[in-house]
Amino acid sequence: MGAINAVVSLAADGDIAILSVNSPPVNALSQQVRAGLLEGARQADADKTVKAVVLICDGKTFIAGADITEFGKPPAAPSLVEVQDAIEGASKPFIAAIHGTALGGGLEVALCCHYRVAVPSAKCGLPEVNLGLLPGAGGTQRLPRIVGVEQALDMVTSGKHVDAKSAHAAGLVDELVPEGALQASAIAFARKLIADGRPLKRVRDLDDKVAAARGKREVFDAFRKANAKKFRGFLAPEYNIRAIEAAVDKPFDDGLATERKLFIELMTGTQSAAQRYVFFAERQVWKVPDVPDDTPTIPVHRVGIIGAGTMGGGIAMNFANIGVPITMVETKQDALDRGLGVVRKNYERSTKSGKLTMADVDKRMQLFTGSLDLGQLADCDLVIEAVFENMDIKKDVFGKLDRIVKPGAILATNTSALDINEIATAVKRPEAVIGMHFFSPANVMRLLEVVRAKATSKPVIATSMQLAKKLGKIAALVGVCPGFVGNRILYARSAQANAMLMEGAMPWDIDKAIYDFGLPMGPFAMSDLAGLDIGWIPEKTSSSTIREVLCEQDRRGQKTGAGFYDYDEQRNAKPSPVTEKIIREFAAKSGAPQRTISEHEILERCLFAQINEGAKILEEKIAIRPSDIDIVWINGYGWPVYRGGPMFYADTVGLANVVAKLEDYGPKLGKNFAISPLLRQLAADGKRFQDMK
Ligand code: T1G
Repeated sequence: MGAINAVVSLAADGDIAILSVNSPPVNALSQQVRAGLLEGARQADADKTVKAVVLICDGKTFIAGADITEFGKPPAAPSLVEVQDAIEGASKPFIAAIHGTALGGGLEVALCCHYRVAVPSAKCGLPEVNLGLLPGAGGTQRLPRIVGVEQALDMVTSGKHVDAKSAHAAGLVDELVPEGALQASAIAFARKLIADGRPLKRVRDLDDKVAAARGKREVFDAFRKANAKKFRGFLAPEYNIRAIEAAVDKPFDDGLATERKLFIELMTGTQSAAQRYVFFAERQVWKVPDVPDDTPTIPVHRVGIIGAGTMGGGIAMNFANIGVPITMVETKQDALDRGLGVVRKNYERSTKSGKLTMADVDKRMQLFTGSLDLGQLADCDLVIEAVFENMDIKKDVFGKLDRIVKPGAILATNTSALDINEIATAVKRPEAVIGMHFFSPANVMRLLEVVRAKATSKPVIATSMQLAKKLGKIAALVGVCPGFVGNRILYARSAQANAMLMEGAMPWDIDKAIYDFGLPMGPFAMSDLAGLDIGWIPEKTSSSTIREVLCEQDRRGQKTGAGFYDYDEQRNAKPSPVTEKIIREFAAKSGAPQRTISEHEILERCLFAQINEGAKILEEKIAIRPSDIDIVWINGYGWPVYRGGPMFYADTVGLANVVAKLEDYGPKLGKNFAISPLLRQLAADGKRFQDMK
């Protein structure tokens, strides 16, 4: 008994052995943990004085999976399967005592124990699909034997963390034990097992739940059909389904072999490499090199929102969702009433899906105070301005806020493109000014661009990033430039898309290429959704762009049933001969030679222009690291996570290839197009964006 190695120890409580893992931060199954568990299990099993073994973890959680940092490296012994076999094949009961999150390989180890107990706050899950993988240590074979095929399909393809109460109801956990008494309760459970002479329950031996689905193809066909849209482009969900099919159709060990084969295919593929990259990128993005974790933050107990429009309302809902009272200010009563009305409607819609009760809706609406008086914001800790995108209007608002709002408060703007350094010139405390660029719908979209202006103080930055986490957002800290990171890269793509319209491509050709690449929609369908008349002034229109001509013909997008596309009653889009005619006339007038542009060229020009703009953003230090740009585009613009983001994608294509292609396209890319020196240098050095320090 005692320490097995640096991270695993074995102790005894009478005839019950306690096998403990202590490997912060999440007790991942590193080589050390595997080696310690294997030796510990063998010792406990061989020790005649031991009647049962409790497997438990120190720290905040039970084993949260395989050690993802070891992926892609040569495998080091012992394997996880050796550990599992030592536990499952033991001559005495092993009881997994679960707290925190038993995930991936952690749950797979627990499924090799003969019994599982958990505290009510614990969660269980097999989230490998979020890493572009499947549970590769028997999870797809053991889970359906306990919870049944339908629930297993749902758990492995969604990656969701199931709470302990539901896990208990599903038979995944044998007993719920009191919070704070996990070890003692697990030992008591073990003693009762022995006293009752209960058998060693090996999950691998269970069959009735999988037998129930044997020969029923329809179970899997229906599941595939129901999730086709959600799984579009992803490999891992389908592979998970096939592994569960093997659990139903094959004897356990054959199913295990199928699982292994499917796992290795995914593990060696680009999709999983991309999704594992994103896993770490989502954790890196919060780290701001010159704003250390211990930077003091400003307590935010009351928030002011200026502007009750779509953005203002959505932003406010985020704060109400975490119980922070909001004062919403508008210039006119009807605009205020309309804004608050939309917020209530949005909440009421959530009662239909059961996400909220009417009591929840009322409770959140009680956090809202509407006013026409900016003076009501004097005592706010944070004020977010969401008024019309006009510099003069914004500076006027900030000037007034500067005179009204208490010292020490944060003055934030939701501008999506304007110069925040310029806005900050309207106040005497520019250190308090920061950009909080939410994405529409702000209560739904996960991304927040936190925009650091020249004078923004570190406590204001630290507070904004911390607040973003509390709001359940993923925030990237970016610098000030037109369009910041997300929109600036969008402009680079739009420039190529619009240019190709002049060369013979049609909106639906370009959208198809982008859609097939994996984005939810292409630039022209997106414009039709947002409305082609954003920023269009009828009095000043002059048929100078395709967009203007479309608006002049009342083709302002989905809302008018026509835009770049024609729309039927169900808003299904179809290519429009009217738009084609307008574009052909424009192209002819531009004198650009017309040609058929391949899907390949469309994609390369759009994506490589984005990559190039991303490199410029890094050169200008507008983004801290390449993976932040990827986080922005994945969470704000629908870039498919299984392609890792524009900068990761560039690395998979090869930067030298990107540069070579951009040089090939040359003048077609536009007279203002220039290849980023950083991109050229990395390509010349044979480096990747991921190699940038
Ligand atoms: N491996 C290595 N490092 C990990 C890790 C893991 N599995 N999980 C977390 N970390 C690091 C993370 O990078 C961060 O580091 C720190 O721990 C805290 O994480 C064979 C193949 C457990 C719910 O997918 O979902 O098992 O940034 O900030 O918000 O079938 O971490 O501080 O340096 O996220 O409290 C399956 C992944 C693996 C779970 C905790 N398991 N982790 O959330 O902390 S594949 C997973 C999480 C597998 C088998 C297969 C979350 C968490 P740093 P954090 P948190």
